[in-house]
Amino acid sequence: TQLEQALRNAIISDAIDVHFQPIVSLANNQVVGFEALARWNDPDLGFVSPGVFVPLAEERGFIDALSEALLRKAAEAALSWPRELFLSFNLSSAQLMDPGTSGSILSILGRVGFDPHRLELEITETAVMGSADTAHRIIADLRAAGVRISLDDFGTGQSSLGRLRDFIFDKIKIDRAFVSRINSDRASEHIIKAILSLCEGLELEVVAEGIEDYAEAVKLRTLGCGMGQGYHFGRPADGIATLRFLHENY
Ligand code: G
Ligand code: G
Ligand code: MN
Ligand code: NA
Repeated sequence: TQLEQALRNAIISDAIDVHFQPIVSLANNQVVGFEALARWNDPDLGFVSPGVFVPLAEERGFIDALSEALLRKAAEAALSWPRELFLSFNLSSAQLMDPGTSGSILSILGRVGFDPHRLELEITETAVMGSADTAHRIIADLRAAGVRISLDDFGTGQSSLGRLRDFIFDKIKIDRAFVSRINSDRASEHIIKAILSLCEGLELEVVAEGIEDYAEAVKLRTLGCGMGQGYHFGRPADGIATLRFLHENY
């Protein structure tokens, strides 16, 4: 298809960019890290969402090439940040079925000179279920090297609670479906309280995603949520704007 061909060309010509969205400590609003988000603005097709081209890349076998280029760019950018903030990077389910993934990630970090302790990888529960043994081995290898693992979109998957028994995660990202309703829907507030209590017991860090206004930030801080992310703190921005943001915020 036209889209597939354009994606292939974009990967070959290194035209897919990486943007960064701040993650803050809710206690003091300080930036603690950034999530890297792939951005593709094609001259002919215009802006194509990663929600579209990431699954296409997985399906067509381009995901390794794409993800390697993005991780390299993201880690290089993070090396220019004025503080040693963490970098959070999304892994797709196909990558957790490929035993070569851990070696490839660690070798990119080595080449770029990026400390694995500063990297977090976001994965979804569906991805871990895909090929459980391979996924567990990849995660164990990465964690042994110091990389931290976040469970993305928490609360929307199939067997959320059971997954936590494996102790393969360092952090939980509460899906914005709950966060966006925290001040309007009592059920969402109770669910978030339950997630926070669960994470405290299991010694997991927590990020609330999709915080869009001050009232949501205050509510989550009051409930004891450690970190937040969302348009209220900053939209995803390119590397230059991210550097400017960091210099303006210290
Ligand atoms: O930023 P946005 O809402 O457009 O992202 C849409 C989806 O694409 C999200 O689920 C996000 O996790 C995913 N995504 C963004 N960048 C990457 C990436 O570099 N790799 C993978 N695997 N997924 C990404
Ligand atoms: O699946 P994942 O959680 O990785 O997706 C992250 C996506 O959520 C990013 O593509 C980003 O553009 C989007 N996003 C980040 N903050 C907000 C927000 O406050 N509101 C909304 N609606 N989307 C957000
Ligand atoms: Mn994510
Ligand atoms: Na998410």
